[in-house]
Amino acid sequence: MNDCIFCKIINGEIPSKKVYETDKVYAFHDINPEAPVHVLIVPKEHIASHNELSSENVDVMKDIHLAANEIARKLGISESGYRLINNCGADAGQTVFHLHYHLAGGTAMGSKIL
Ligand code: IU
Repeated sequence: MNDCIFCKIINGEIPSKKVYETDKVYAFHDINPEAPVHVLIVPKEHIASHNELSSENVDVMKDIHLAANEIARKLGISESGYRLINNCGADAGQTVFHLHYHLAGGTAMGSKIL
């Protein structure tokens, strides 16, 4: 998608701190981290949000979840724990409309969802 910032990050038009890449998935450090480890995992295919997942494109979720496992291991938070978060839509605070999962950890975040 031409004007999507995450598409530009994926294709290298905008620089990012890459942590993981396959043919289906790209992951990079969040530019404004809210935890000691804060990585964004995105499908290379432009999917605007969780709402746009369908039987046609949902296979990429497997890759995203396996990427999360691999990145957590690589960054040393597999055992201590982490959150994998998707914000879908305005009320959830989604600001970039290219599906992404926040992998956040490296500190104790308590037991609450929010
Ligand atoms: P959200 O779930 O849509 O609210 O999260 C978007 C995230 O993308 C947010 O944490 C930003 O800091 C992050 N981000 C980024 O890492 N690089 C960018 O160029 C832009 C946003 I724009």
